[in-house]
Amino acid sequence: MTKKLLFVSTSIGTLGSGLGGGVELTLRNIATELVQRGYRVTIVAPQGSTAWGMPLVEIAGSHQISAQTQGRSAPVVIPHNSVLANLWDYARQVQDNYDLIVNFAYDWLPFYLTPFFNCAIAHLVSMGSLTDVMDEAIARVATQFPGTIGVHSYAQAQTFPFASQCQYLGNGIDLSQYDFCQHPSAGLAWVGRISSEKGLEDAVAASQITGIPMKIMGFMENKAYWQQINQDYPNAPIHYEGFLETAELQKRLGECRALLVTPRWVEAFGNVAIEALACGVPAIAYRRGGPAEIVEDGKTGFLVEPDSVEGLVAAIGRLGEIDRQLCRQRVVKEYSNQAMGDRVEHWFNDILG
Ligand code: HBI
Repeated sequence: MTKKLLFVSTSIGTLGSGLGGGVELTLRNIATELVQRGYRVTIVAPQGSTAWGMPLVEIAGSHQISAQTQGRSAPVVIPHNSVLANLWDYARQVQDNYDLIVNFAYDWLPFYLTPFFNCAIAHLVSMGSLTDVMDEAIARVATQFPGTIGVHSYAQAQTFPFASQCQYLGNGIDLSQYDFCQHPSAGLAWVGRISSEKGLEDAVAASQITGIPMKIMGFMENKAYWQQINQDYPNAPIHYEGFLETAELQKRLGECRALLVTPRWVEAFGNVAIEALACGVPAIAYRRGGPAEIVEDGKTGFLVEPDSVEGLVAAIGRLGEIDRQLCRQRVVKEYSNQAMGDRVEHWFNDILG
């Protein structure tokens, strides 16, 4: 019997805009893979979203403010005509048509509403612990509905008091969209939302010290932060290439000798690291959060003392030691859509079991 799934998207932006960060890629890849496995997936998302050809219900309303810009004691904010409230009122109305609802929003409301629903809800938590009110809401669901909290990495789980109740999912990408590049023709790369928790300034400093050009790709979330970096590192050979769709991103990324991954916070996963590895590009990452579980030190890149620019520079000097074929093989084995699909299908069946 065909299982019917309702995917409720993030509330901070439309799917396809890049505002939803890694969640967009995660939602798209899981949905695509499960459709291929015979599931019926319907995506409900803010008006103006794309669902890449899959069934889509668009919901109007005001977007949520980004959770990671709030402080730990930030209260829950629900704006007038909240798209988050409208998304979940829609889910409530249609829940009997589905076997499982999957929540992709890192917001208080869907967790609070979980006990009010008849239909089971699986929560894919996309970031580590950020606010007390979210920790409390997720913990309540983890206790009342064991096994329904999915996370991308063990490091991310460890940021929560209910770490042991989280289901490890990793993440996955569609490898057919990433071309392996054996001989790099460019310098360094940095990919991600241009926002202070991503630590871009350290990568720029490493580019300036080594004199190796660096391509910067990603959504320009914080213009002031970007301008400050350009003032602080006027001689860095960097170039901002904009927010790029996967096809163009992987092309420019694949030409690079290495990707620098410099998170200030506990990155839940680090999609950009597996996108680089898929193209044969080693990742030089701070030993912090999700990327530290992806990169095998000395084999598929290097793990560096967190916040150490000297460490980045030293690792850049050792890139000749890395076999780019092993980088792609790591993704084929652990982080393909198929490998992620196995883990997600197992998770869903445990919940439905
Ligand atoms: N903030 N309030 C809120 N809700 C989200 O779903 C959310 C967010 N900030 C970032 C975000 N999602 C995604 O970009 C990350 O989960 C990847």
